[in-house]
Order: sequence, then C-alpha cells, then structure tokens
Amino acid sequence: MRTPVAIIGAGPSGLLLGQLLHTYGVDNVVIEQRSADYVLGRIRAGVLEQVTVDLLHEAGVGQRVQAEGLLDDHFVIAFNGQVHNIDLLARTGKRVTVYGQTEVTRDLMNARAAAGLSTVYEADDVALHGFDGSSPYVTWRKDGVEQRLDCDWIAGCDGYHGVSRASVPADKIQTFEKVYPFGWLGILADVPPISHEIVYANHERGFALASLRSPTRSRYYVQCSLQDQVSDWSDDAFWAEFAARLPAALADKITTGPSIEKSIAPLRSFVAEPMRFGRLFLAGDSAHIVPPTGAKGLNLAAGDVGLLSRALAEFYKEKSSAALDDYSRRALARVWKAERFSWWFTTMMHRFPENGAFGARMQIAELDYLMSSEAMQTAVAENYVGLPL
Ligand code: FAS
Ligand code: PHB
Repeated sequence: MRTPVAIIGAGPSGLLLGQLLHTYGVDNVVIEQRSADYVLGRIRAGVLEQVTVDLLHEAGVGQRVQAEGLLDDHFVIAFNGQVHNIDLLARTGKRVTVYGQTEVTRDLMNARAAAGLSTVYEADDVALHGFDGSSPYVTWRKDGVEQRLDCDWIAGCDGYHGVSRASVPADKIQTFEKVYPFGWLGILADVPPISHEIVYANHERGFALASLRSPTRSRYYVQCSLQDQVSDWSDDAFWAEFAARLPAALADKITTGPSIEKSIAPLRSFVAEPMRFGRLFLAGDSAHIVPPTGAKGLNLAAGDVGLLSRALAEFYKEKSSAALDDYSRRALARVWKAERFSWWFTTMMHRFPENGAFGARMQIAELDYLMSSEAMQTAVAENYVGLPL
C-alpha cells in the first residue's frame, strides 16, 4: 500500500488533518490503535475557539457545530463568594462555542466514512520507519497479519502516550514539562447546567469548573488529590463538594442527578521541540499538553493541523516545501503562548497548600486586580477566545 500522508491516530488531530487534506485533494490513511467506539467513548474537551470552528467548516464538517453548538460571549470567574463576568465579545469581538470533543470526533468520523477515506482501527504494534530519509513507511499488525504503508510524510497525531514522539531519537528532541500536584475529577450528568456560560471557581477548598454539553447535559469538575481514585467519590460526595466550592447564587442552581461518566485526569504542561523530524511531523497532544483550565488542548491541536494541512497542500500543489520547513516554528509560537495562558490560569485558580497563606492571598490579589483592570480583562479574553493562527 502507498499514500501521500500516513496519519497516526484517529483523535481530533488525526481526523481533522485527514479531512482537511482530503478537502485540499491530498490523499491520506489514518491508522488508529483503538476501535472507533473506544475513541468516541473518551469524554474530554468542551470549548471551541473560532479558529477551530472555522477549520471544521473548511474541512466540510461545520454543519452540526453551527446548528447545535452553544455560543458563549462571556465566561464567569467566581471567588470570595462573588461572581464576575469576563466579557469576551465586548473585549475581543469574538465568542467561544460550547460543543463537546466527542461530537467533533463523531462529525469527523462520519465525514471520513462518507468520503470513503481509508481508516485502520484496532491496529496493533504500530511502528514508524525511515522518516529520517526520503522513503518513510508505517507498519502494524491487524488480525495477526503484518501490514505496511509506504508514504511521503508521516503525521504523528497519536497523543501524549503515542508511538510517534517516542520514535524520535532522544538526542533529536527537547522536552519541557511541569506536573501539577493535583488532578481534576470530572462528572457528566444529564441534568440542566447551572449556567450556559463556563464558570471557573477559586475556593479555599479547591478549584471547581461548571461546563455543559447541551441545555440538558452538564459537565462539572472539582480539583482533587492525585491519590484519589474515582471509587473514592460517590455521586453524592461529588455534588456536595461541587456545591461547597461555588458562591451561593450559583450553588442554588445545581440540579443533581446520577453520573453517566466520572473520571480523574492528571494535569501537566508539556512541550516537545521541534515538531518536525525529517518526514515526520508531530501535531496535537503528541507534541504538547496543557492543563485543561484554559480550554486550549483541543484548540491547539486544531491549530497545528490547520498549519500542517496547508503546508502539505502547498507541497503537492505548488511543489514548495517552504511552509513545511516553517511548520514547527509557527506551531510552537502559538503553542507556547497557550502554554503560558493555561499555566497562569491554572496557577491563579487552584489551591496550592504548599504556597501557604501568602500564596492564597496572592491569588486573590491577582483576581481582584483582574476584575478592576480593563486592560487585563482584555488580555485574558483574547487568550481565551484564541490567538490567531
Ligand atoms: P488524542 O489523545 O485525543 O488522540 C490520539 C489518538 O491516537 C487516540 O485515539 C489514541 O488511541 C491514538 N494512538 C495512541 N497511540 C497510538 C499508536 N501507537 N498507534 C496508533 N494510534 C495511537 N482539552 C480541553 O481543551 N479541555 C478539556 O477539558 C480537556 N480534558 C481532557 C481530559 C483528558 C483525560 C485528556 C487526556 C485530555 C483532555 N483535554 C482537554 C485535551 C484533549 O482534548 C486533547 O487536547 C485532544 O484530545 C488532542 O487531540 P489529539 O492530539 O488528537 O490526541
Ligand atoms: C469542558 O467543557 O470539558 C471544559 C470547559 C472549559 C475548560 C475545560 C473543560 O476550561
């Protein structure tokens, strides 16, 4: 088998890259280690930047997000028992769209199948070969049979634990990492959300986040210990802690109900440099991770594949590799700014016992200043709606 571009991973990065390349007339094959159902079963991001929505439209899969996505023109910050708005539309002229990553993935999977594009699910022992030369190829085992795909380029869209970044020789890659001393316990429940806007709460008991997937489905999080297990948290325990961390005006709006998904995610900041190694490009979580506080993970992944798809299209249509040669620099410039915002927002909103009473006061002082400064609110708003590609 042969294809111009082999894409490793059928998460949002891999599927969006595949769809954009198809739109630009560049054939590609996606190779995924899990089943489609398994990929769809992961509950992750919920907020899309306009750049991401525009890319979904460019890829021909913008219909449902246009029809069902909820437009938010502000988000909420709660602290000291008070509720404050960060007015995105007034500060930037832009909004964010609330639409779950699961639905983005579903739309991309359906479009890929409708276009008759080749996707290999449940591929075992995926391995990358020859990407330091001019004849890269990918091998895997499917139903016990060894397979090989020759290609011009490999796109490593296989996430933080994938094989792509791990295939790069250690002396050719530099990584930067910060692991946070807590996790997020997330719950999905078919109950009406307390707000159609995203609510971020700084509280002495710990951080809480209120989000949604639709007017009837809520997505809530509380900061938890890394020693916690999901089994330590009954639904009742979650609802009680969630309410305790919100101002009364918001806690009174909580409708409780049984969880349909409950999971704990660790938080880290991570970047691998560069994002290109010969004929291998890294995109999305394979190259970088942000703490989800700033709702940047999925959006950074979309930005990477927006740049990479256009650069690959230029290579095939105009026989120029200029944009490919500049991909890593351009992608990393945007990645590091999102890493900064996500780190700053996480540091400001979560409880860090090791920082003591002074550290807690510095957080409140930062929040007080934010709410008193139009300049700072504009800076926060332009990072939250997403920086230009
Ligand atoms: P993904 O990890 O989504 O996809 C990679 C794909 O590659 C997977 O399907 C995997 O099975 C496959 N793969 C892995 N190894 C492979 C191999 N060897 N061979 C073939 N395939 C392989 N972001 C937000 O903005 N907000 C959030 O609230 C949020 N919550 C998150 C919660 C969790 C638990 C995690 C892990 C991430 C969260 N994120 C969040 C970030 C998340 O949304 C990512 O940014 C997004 O999934 C990135 O998409 P991909 O780069 O496609 O990586
Ligand atoms: C979500 O809806 O899952 C979500 C929203 C905003 C965030 C993180 C997660 O910052």
